[in-house]
Amino acid sequence: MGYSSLCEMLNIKYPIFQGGMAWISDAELAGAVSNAGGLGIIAAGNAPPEWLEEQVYKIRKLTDKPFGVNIMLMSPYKDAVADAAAFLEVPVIVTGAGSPGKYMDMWKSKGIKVFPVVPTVTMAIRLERTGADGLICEGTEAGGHIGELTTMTLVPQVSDAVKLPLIAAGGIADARGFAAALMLGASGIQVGTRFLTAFECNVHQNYKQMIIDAKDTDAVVSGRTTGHPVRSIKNRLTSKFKRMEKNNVPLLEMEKEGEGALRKAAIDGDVKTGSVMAGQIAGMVNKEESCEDIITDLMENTVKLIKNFRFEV
Ligand code: TUI
Repeated sequence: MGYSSLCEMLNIKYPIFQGGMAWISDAELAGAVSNAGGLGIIAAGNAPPEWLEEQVYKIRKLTDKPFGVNIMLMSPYKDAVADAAAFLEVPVIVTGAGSPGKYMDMWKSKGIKVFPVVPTVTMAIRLERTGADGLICEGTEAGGHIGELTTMTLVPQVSDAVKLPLIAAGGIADARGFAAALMLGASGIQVGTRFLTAFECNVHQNYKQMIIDAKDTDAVVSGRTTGHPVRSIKNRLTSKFKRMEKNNVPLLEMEKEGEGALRKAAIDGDVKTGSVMAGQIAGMVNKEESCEDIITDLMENTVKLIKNFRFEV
């Protein structure tokens, strides 16, 4: 499926999803992205259903355009949040960190478009059968909780295996990444890290500065040994994780260390001992700008790149 049919399906102008970032993607950020023609996404993260209800109420005041809700399937509130999203009849649901299989019928019966994040071909095939409307192929370049495969290898392999429209995610922050994603077989992209420094993003200023200052190798993975690898910007916390992994510290003890770490960085601004989750492309995100400028830059320059591209034999 091409990008225009995807836009038609979702009733959006541009095939650009804003990544649902826990503790960060609220109604203000998502509303600004949707108003600019992309698909803004509110991230439920570990929040209770009441928080989501409040944010959905807010975004409906900010925009009359479609928006999405990201449901993080490791959340203790996942069932209640899944019910709330169905009750609120949100236009789009994106899921992450697990399989949304058991909620699919409930969401579909409300006419909600469902886009699960898939880290593998196996899961893509399974979710196509369950009735997903599209898939987000998120490579290991992404920030936060990640899979093993790169965007470069995941997108074309999923593209060969399913018919659904695909959104490429992980490592994409500009027109070059957008154009590449289209070549790989995606109909659209999801962008997280670049929106961290948007004016409309309410993440703590220390977090924004950390992204602006980051260089190419600063977004490192912790917790590969725990089975829950997370990519975040190098700091005292990632050094501590590295030490703990080297010393084979028990899994539970490490998970305890990670609990609340994202909130600490994103809300309290403690970017030394908190978790500054971001993707590998953070090195390219060097300024603050509006969501509208980000979307316009992505669209205009991708169209230009493709139009001017010449490759002949
Ligand atoms: O979910 C994400 N990224 C996230 S969630 C998050 S919140 C968090 N906070 C503290 C610790 C850990 C997480 C931060 N970043 N991305 C989508 C994503 N989904 N990446 C990988 C997956 C995934 C992994 C396994 C999706 C499905 C899956 O299925 C396993 C199975 O078979 O159930």
